Amino acid sequence: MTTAPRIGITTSITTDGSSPERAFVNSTYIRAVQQAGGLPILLPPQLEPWARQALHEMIDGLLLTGGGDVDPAQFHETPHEKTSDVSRERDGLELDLARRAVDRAVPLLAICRGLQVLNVALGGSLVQDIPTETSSTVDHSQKARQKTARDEPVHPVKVADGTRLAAILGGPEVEVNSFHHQALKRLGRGLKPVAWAPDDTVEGVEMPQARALVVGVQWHPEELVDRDPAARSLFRALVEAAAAARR
Ligand SMILES: [Mn+2]
Repeated sequence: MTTAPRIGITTSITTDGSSPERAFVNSTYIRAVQQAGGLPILLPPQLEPWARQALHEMIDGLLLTGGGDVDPAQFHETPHEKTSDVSRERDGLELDLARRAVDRAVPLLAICRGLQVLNVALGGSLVQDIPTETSSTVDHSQKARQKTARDEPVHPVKVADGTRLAAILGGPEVEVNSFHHQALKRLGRGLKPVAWAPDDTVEGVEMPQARALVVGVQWHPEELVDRDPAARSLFRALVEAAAAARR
């Protein structure tokens, strides 16, 4: 049997009423975890509580992936007209897994929606639509520009000196891709913002008081691993922390 650290990867669920209902996740997450030496274990929203618990106890690290918007009811707001692709099942799974990971010192990497889930799980709130709720002129939604590849950086991110994220990324600035129309607003308990886009949108958080690695980024490093050593470092940091924390 392999000794590779077991990395739980959360998946999406269809929300458009299409039949049959499916669980799915972009292949790039699964490849990036394996490239870093982790054994991927997919965690779909269809898991029943007993199975969710059993798999949580089995994993050495957790990757919260990108996807649709978190239900604003989770942070006591009504939905903005641009809020979409909401799944109560997925929110339920991921909010629970994020809290359990923090409570039980399971190393955690949160990407895009995952960062937003982590923030809401810890009592934070979200900007529900950057273009209509802020005066930002930064392009955070490159999929709107159809000729831009998913691995093409579209804005810089400044990373605070002396932080865990800066150590992982290997420098004070990275060029990132961007596929989000929401952003962190009020920060969740214990989360420290450590990276920002030029419009001051939070692009990275960590948790200095956590007993294990807790890092969240608003961009999509899983799309960048073939061209960007900093993106590979994020997955390696998760897998190494998972190996060290193995129960
Ligand atoms: Mn962005």
